[in-house]
Amino acid sequence: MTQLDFIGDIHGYADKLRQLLLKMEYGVKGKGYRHSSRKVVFVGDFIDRGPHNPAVVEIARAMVEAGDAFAVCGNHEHNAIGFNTLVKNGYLRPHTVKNFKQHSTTLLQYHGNQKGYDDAIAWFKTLPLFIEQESFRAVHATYDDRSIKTLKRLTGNGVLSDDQYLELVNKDSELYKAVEITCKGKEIALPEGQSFLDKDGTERFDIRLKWWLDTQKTSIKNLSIIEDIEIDENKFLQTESDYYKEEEKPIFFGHYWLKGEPNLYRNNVCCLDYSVAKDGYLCAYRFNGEEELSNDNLVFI
Ligand SMILES: [Mn+2]
Repeated sequence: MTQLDFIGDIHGYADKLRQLLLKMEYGVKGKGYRHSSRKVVFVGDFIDRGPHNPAVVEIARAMVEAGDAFAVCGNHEHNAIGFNTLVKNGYLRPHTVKNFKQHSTTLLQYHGNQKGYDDAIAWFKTLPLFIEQESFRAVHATYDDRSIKTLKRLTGNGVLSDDQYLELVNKDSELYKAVEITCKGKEIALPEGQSFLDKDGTERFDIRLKWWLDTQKTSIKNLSIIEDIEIDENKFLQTESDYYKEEEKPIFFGHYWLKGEPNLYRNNVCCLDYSVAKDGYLCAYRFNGEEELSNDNLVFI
């Protein structure tokens, strides 16, 4: 089996990406990088926020096209596609101030290079929402069995067709829900009448779920990815939700803006987003096919 290096959210930090690849003994090859015996799996979010978005896309794309890497689509790539997809009443991702701001560094850095931007969007559309192999799985945000089954049934390999992007205007559709959960994360409603205030003081009625924990056995406070919420330690959800079991194959993902030193959630649950765009780390996991992951295989800069 090929040995794989999973790389977390990059968000336009091309220098960090180059440093990380060199640290893992990849060498420059054309516009990308190559290792004699290993390949990269990018878990998505190449763009937005950082200083060198086009360079990150160029490196990742060159590696994927040369067969030196695989990649899944992150929510930022998915949003960029929507930003450029015309539907009946405007764009699939509306051109609001908030959405412009989220995508603004990427737009500005492609200024004067419309073709490069269009090519990047076209490349994002070739990326699958999940990768599943015998020894591992990879998604951007959540591996939810029901959503992945839906994506497999509707798309086969997890790549949406042009028609399927147009179908995403229907927010009640099975496809829309499966895409949202997979690349933006699984949220779950708090019991009726309950809420908490987030750091910005906004009242929240849902939590971002640690989807690898048993909701029946874990308190709401411990199920929330954002850990400093004001909610009773002893409250449990009444609704049942499937979760990623301890005995399943290793799952790699990004998305969650984790803080501090990279650390596995569990020996089959590996989040690689350590907030490089907020003075954190760009993080990789060097995978050799082991069933139980180890913190010793995390590399970050
Ligand atoms: Mn991200």
